[in-house]
Amino acid sequence: MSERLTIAIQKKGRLADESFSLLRKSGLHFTIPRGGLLARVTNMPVDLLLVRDDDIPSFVASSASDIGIVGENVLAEAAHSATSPFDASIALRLGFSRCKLCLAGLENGEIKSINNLENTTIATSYPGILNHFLRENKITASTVEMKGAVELAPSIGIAQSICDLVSSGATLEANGLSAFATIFHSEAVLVGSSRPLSADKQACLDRLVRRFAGVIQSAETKYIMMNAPKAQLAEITRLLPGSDAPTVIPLAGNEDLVAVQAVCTETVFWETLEDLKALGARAILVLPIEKMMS
Ligand code: PRT
Ligand code: ZN
Repeated sequence: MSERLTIAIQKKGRLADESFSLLRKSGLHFTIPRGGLLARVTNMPVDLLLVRDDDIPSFVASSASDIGIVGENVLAEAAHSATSPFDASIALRLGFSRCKLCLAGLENGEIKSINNLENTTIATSYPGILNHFLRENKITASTVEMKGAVELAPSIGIAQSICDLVSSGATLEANGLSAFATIFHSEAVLVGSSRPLSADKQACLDRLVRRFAGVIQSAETKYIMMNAPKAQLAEITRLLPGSDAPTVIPLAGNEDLVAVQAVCTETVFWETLEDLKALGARAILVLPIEKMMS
């Protein structure tokens, strides 16, 4: 058995660039071969299998790959469609490629809510997730599976409504469709199985998962610095999103002002900076954090 951990990754598509970027930020060195299906990581015992996203859950479930990175929608669809026990589940949420699986009907059509779905036909590329939703909500409707161009189904008369992925909503709008329900929220996830790994592989996986978590956390986390009036310190501390007690440093030759520094683990919005300034904070700097480990 190979002692190199295998990670199945989308070769090309919406997940590919961010998956490669996560691996690189986690310290893995590799080159993507032009036509090849395998990229060897040069500084860790890891191989990357470059495949279509739809194959990733079954690769992990069938031990063709140890772990994989895939959209939660594709993992859930594979799990719902499996005819035998399916050993692939979420090991870590990765926070990118967020989208929703929505039900949508024609803007001027008759289907405006899930209450109108009874005895209608719904077109989708996700029959497993959709049929699960229909069963849970006790709705009797037919589903027709389409591999692509699902949004055309209502206008060409194949179905009265659709169930498709939405991110900005522009595709629905361009096709005269309007979403009336969200049945699934998705993001990229790290998929693993319950199969035991060798001690070396498990150690490598644990190390990678810790690094991935650090990369995800540091993407949101910022270091914030400012000079602030001593009198407003309590209010200013309250405004800092997701931070513990800030570091407060006296400023030479100034009795009223102090330097305040803090790690903010939640997004620092412009509005927060405006509120800090309104409290008298000056020279406010928000700096990215490259790596962190807690
Ligand atoms: O070739 P391969 O099989 O590997 O890739 P693919 O073509 O099947 O998938 P790909 O690369 O298009 O998408 C991979 C994953 O990205 C999906 O499984 C989702 O987890 C995630 N993702 C995030 C999306 C979207 N956003 C998305 N907007 N996948 C598809 N879309 C499509 C959607 O189907 C619709 O056609 O984009 C259109 C809607 O986008 P908006 O922005 O107009 O709403
Ligand atoms: Zn695909």
